[in-house]
Amino acid sequence: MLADNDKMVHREPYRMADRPDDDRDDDREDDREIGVKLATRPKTKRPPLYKVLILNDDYTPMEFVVHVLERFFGMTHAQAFELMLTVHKKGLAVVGVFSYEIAETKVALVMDYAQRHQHPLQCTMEKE
Ligand code: TYC
Repeated sequence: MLADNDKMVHREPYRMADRPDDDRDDDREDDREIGVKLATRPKTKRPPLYKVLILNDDYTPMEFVVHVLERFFGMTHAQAFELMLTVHKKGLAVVGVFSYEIAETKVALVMDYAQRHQHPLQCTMEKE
């Protein structure tokens, strides 16, 4: 660290090329005087996210719902069982949040799987 009295100091007069810009008086057409934006932020937007929901019904067996949550949403048996009970008690629950394409695929896979097993389980998506 430099002590206060050791600060770098120009001991010679500035030559034109060395002078700080602020001191120049020959720069009236310089860009910086009319506020030109030098850097722009790239205009990127995050893609919208979609909630995937499972709905309760009176007929789909609890174990089937647990299996669906394990199979299509990567839950452990304990996580799946807990979420299934939430749906059973509250009527519905969010099982995951995904990009549009992934959410759409999950819904289609679950609906197809439930239909093939002849259960009325409903799975839907909505924008977050
Ligand atoms: N309510 C169903 C039953 O009592 C169980 C169930 C839970 C069904 C969650 C659907 O999304 C569901 N057998």
